[in-house]
Amino acid sequence: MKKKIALIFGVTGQDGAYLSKFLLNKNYKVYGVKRRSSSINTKRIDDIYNDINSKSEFVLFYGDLTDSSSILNLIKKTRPDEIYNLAAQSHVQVSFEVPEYSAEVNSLGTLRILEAIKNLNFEKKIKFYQAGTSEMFGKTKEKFHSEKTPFYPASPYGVSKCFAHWITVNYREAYGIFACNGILFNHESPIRGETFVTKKIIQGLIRIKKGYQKKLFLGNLYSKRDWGHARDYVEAMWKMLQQKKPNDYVIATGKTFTIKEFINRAANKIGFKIKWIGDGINEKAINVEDKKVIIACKKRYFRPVEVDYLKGNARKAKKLLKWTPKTSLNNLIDEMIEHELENLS
Ligand code: NAP
Ligand code: F7E
Repeated sequence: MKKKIALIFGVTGQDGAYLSKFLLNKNYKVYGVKRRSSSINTKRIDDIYNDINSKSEFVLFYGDLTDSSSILNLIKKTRPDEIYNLAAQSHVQVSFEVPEYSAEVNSLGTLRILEAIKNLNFEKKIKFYQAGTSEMFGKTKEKFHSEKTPFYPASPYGVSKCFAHWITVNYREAYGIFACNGILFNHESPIRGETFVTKKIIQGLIRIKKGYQKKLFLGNLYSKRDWGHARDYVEAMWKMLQQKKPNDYVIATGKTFTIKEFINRAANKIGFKIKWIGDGINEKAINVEDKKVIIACKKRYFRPVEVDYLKGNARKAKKLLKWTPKTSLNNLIDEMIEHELENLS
């Protein structure tokens, strides 16, 4: 049987790495698109990357979502069965600082891929996955977010992803492209980017424990997030493209925790006994053993607008995709700690 071909934009990111490995295990030929950077950005996929061997099942190309010609040429050259658009300026806080670039990549980048599929007359050949996000729900009033919950994005990132969501729906309806939106809630892993809060907390606490760092500075400790494992979530992306009809799906665990609860669990597992004192920007965590402050808040880590609460209802994915999350928050934290300790040693 002919091997399926997948083309992944954003292959060097957390999800790109997990998805590549998942698809290679399913016997796909995987083409990944990486952007040029001044230092090497392939560390998450180095274990599967073999550029020299032309027969490799995993091949990387340069390309960029801000560059239509690279997108068109790559789709034409690789003729994929499935395209996964995971590429994005994905940091919510950074999107307040580079709003135009965030929209350029996240919104117009998605449109550029869809246009390329259309212009190459691949509407009936290629299935398309768009990496949507719970940030599109933003400040919506509902407390259990499903595909029917109205969007109310609260950052340039969230707004840019709403454009990407609707343009994906639009190209599906206008041109019959098999295009799906995954509306994924936060998903983490040992290879999560270092400036996202879960990785920052675990890396920071371990470094403090081992004496490499004195303090960890954070922002809002009271927002609530629905955290799953990236490994489980990339399976859902693939399942969406294996259905008879294209559709949009919420992917989440259905459980939500504050940042403070995450810290308490992680600190406990790392071997800290901590005590919280103060409130607001002055709230701090003290290491009970030596009475030193190990966590404090800093204004720069608070956002101009916060998404206070996210909890996803993935009932549709459970029913139609037969997908459920496999990893609990405790197991996720354990895995992240183990990886961090290995890295440090
Ligand atoms: P990530 O680790 O930040 O990876 C983003 C990827 O996009 C990286 O490969 C990055 O390249 C690439 N990229 C950035 N700008 C680009 C450009 N102009 N052209 C081409 N590639 C570009 O993000 P992730 O956590 O894997 O998330 C994957 C996707 O899911 C993103 O679209 C994100 O917005 C979305 N999402 C993530 C979550 C989550 O909780 N992780 C939840 C919902 C949705 P470099 O490696 O060179 O930076
Ligand atoms: O923040 C609070 C922060 O940056 C989580 C992206 O993958 O998931 C991610 O976006 C919460 C927020 O993730 C710090 O204010 C406190 O309430 O880890 P985060 P995010 O903003 O939820 C969604 C679904 C995506 O789509 C995005 O691409 O933690 N927080 N103190 C902090 N956050 C950070 N980053 N750093 C802090 O020091």
